[in-house]
Amino acid sequence: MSLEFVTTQFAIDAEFYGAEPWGSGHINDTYLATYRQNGAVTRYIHQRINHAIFRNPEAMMDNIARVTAHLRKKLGSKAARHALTLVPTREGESYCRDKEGNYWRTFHCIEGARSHDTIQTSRQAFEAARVFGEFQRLLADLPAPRLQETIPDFHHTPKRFAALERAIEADAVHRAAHAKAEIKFALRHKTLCGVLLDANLPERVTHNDTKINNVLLDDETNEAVCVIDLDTVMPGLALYDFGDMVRTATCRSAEDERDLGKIHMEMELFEALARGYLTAAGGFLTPAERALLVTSGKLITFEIGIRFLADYLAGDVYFKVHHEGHNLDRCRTQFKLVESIIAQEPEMERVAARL
Ligand code: ADP
Ligand code: GN1
Ligand code: MG
Repeated sequence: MSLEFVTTQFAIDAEFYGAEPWGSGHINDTYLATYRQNGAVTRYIHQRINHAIFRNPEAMMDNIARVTAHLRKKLGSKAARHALTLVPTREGESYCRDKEGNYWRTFHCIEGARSHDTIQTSRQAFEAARVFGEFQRLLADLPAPRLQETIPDFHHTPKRFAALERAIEADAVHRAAHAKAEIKFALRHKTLCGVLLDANLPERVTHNDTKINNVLLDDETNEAVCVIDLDTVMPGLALYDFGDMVRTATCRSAEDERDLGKIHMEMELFEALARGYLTAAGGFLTPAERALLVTSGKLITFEIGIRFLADYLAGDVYFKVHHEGHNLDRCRTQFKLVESIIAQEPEMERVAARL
C-alpha cells in the first residue's frame, strides 16, 4: 500500500504506528499519521496530491516551500503553530513519488486546533477572516519571482462560465434535464461574471481557497491558529479570498445542505467577518477593493456554484462526491446563498461602509 511506503520516505525519526483518512477536502487525500519514539507520540499529516487537478505538482510544492519559509521568517518563534511546516524527505525534497507515480507531501500536525466544515459563531467568523487577512499581509513582501499559477485562471469567472456553457452544450452524461432551474439561474446571472476582473484591482499574493475548513481554530479559545491548504496560493485578487469567506462563513449550514430553507446569509456573521478581515487587511486595501467587499461575496459564491453545476453536468469528474447528485446539491446551496446575498445587499453595503 502506498501510504506505508510514504511513511518510510520522510525525515521522521520515529516508528510509524498508524494512520487514518482525515478531513473533508474535495481534492486531495489526507491522512493523519501517528508515530512513536521512546513513548512519545508525534503526529503528521501525509497528503497524496491530486495531480489530475494540480498538473504541475513540482511548481506547486515550490510555491508552498517559498510561502511557508517566508511566513516562518516573518512569524519568528510563533511560526511552529501559526504556519504550516513541511517535513522534507530523507533526500531533502519537499515531496516524494510512489510506484504508481503519485506525489506525496508531509506536514507537521498542528495540535490543539482543528478545522470546522461549518461556521457556528461570530467569533469564529471574525477569527478566520482575521487570519486570512493576516496571511495576505504577511505575504505582501514575498521576494520575487512571482509565484507560479498552480491552476491557471482559477478565479477567472468568465472562463468558468464559458466552461459551464460547454458542459451544458455537451450534456455528456444526460443530466441537463435534471438541472433546468439551476442552468436557468446561471444564465440569468451571467453578467455578474466580470465584476472583479473589470475593476482593475491590484494583483497580490492570495490564498484563493479560503473556505472555512481551510483554517485551524484553537480547540479551547477558537482563536484562528493557522491557514492551511496552500495548494492555490498564487497571484490573485484580495477579494477572491474575502469573497470565498463570505461564501462559507456567513451561512451556518453545510455546503451540501439539502434543506434550502436553511440557507441564508446572516448579517451578524457577515459583520464579524468583515471586521476580522479589515483588522488585518484594512491597512493595505485600496478604496476600490474596500468598495467591492460585498460584491466579491456574491461573485465567488456564484462562481463556485457554476463550478459545481458544470461538474455535475460533466459527470462528477473534478470534485469528490459521496452520492448521486452531490454536486447538484452543492450548486443549489450556492445559488440560494447568492439570492440571499442579493436580497440583503443594500444592508450589507451599509454594514461594510460603517467599518
Ligand atoms: P484538501 O486540499 O483536500 O482540502 P487540506 O490541506 O485542506 O486538503 O487538508 C484536509 C484537512 O486535514 C483539513 O481540513 C484539516 O482538518 C486537516 N489538516 C491539514 N493540514 C493540517 C495540519 N498541518 N495540522 C492539522 N490538521 C491539518
Ligand atoms: C475545493 O480543496 P478544497 O476542498 O479546500 C476547491 C475550491 C472550492 C471548494 C468548494 C483546488 O477546495 O476551489 O471552492 O472545493 N479547490 C480546488 O468547497 O479546486
Ligand atoms: Mg482544504
